[in-house]
Amino acid sequence: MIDLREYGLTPAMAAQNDTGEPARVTAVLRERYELITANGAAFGRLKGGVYYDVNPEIYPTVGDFVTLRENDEMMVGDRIIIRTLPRFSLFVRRASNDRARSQYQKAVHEQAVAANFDICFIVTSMNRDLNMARLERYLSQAWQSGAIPVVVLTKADLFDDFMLTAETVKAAARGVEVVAVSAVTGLGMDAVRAIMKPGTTAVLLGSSGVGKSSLVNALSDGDVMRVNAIREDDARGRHTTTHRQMIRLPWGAMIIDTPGMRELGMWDADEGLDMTFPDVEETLARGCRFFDCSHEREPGCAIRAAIQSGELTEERWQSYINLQKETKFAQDKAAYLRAKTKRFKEISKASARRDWNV
Ligand SMILES: Nc1nc2c(ncn2[C@@H]2O[C@H](COP(=O)(O)OP(=O)(O)OP(=O)(O)O)[C@@H](O)[C@H]2O)c(=O)[nH]1
Ligand SMILES: [Mg+2]
Repeated sequence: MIDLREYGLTPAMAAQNDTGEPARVTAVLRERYELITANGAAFGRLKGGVYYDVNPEIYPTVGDFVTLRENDEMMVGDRIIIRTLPRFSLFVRRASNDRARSQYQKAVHEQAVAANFDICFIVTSMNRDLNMARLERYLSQAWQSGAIPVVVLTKADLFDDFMLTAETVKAAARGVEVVAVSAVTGLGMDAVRAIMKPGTTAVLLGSSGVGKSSLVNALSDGDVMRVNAIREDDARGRHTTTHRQMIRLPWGAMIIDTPGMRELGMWDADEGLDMTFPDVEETLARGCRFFDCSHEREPGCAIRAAIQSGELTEERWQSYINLQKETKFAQDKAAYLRAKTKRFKEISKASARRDWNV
């Protein structure tokens, strides 16, 4: 028997599972779901009447906890998934065109990238893939997902000045941990391991070819993901990983590898914004003379003053504006942080005590 706590199931999630047997989705195939159940790996299919109904269940994605119908056909063949349990974090790619919107259910299904991860690794190489404005967007999206973002700078063995790059990124990504790694020399692997506590889940996000799968392999006992050579000179990747896959690492943390995306669609990055730009938020909070200040040329403008004194750079202000344009910027940050603290407390309690059953 497998203890699903080792796959991240917490007492609170188990309590949601009123009927049936819990399982976790490790990969989504075309119509089938690869699962880990108390009895080991299995395949599952969605129960028709529940998932395609007027008021359908949310389609599972990688990392989702689901409920299986009990005793179906003595477990011969595919298991039947009857419910998707509530998620504590989710990465969704925004519906980018009208076609996707008109096929709403399909869009919802396809754009839920991963669910129930505690850490979001934003992976970027230090070559031409490194782009500060984009990194800020990724960070904002990561906060929005409900997870804690961490920036991973890959291929440190190829860059003599990786320490300097890491410092620059740290300065831009305030309050976010930044680690430089090399899958070749093993540099930074201990730092990554320390971030990924047993029972927690991390998702890897980043462009194709930055080394996400290589990182998974370096953290695993053997090669679990396929890796292909890329041309470093033009930083072009080859889209080696073709589907999202959750893997359990030797010390009991889970990692979700994803296929690289050239540029992530702009996700719903509302509340993530002020977590990524605490300096801008602080300046704004000081207040301008005019309450409707456009921060352009009005006298007594806090933003302009901060830029003039060098406290804030024009560039950073512009990134903030650009991101704000793309988002609605609202929502309840306090609630977000409360939920986060609760989740971490729960995980540590669950691993300290083993007096509950799933
Ligand atoms: N020198 C060096 N090369 C690396 C490192 N990590 C990955 N690579 C190389 O980078 C290339 C791409 O690595 P992958 O791990 O396949 O990249 P990926 O992010 O998984 O790419 P997709 O699956 O397409 O999204 C391969 O040639 C790797 O050998 C590293 O730390 N150092
Ligand atoms: Mg890959």
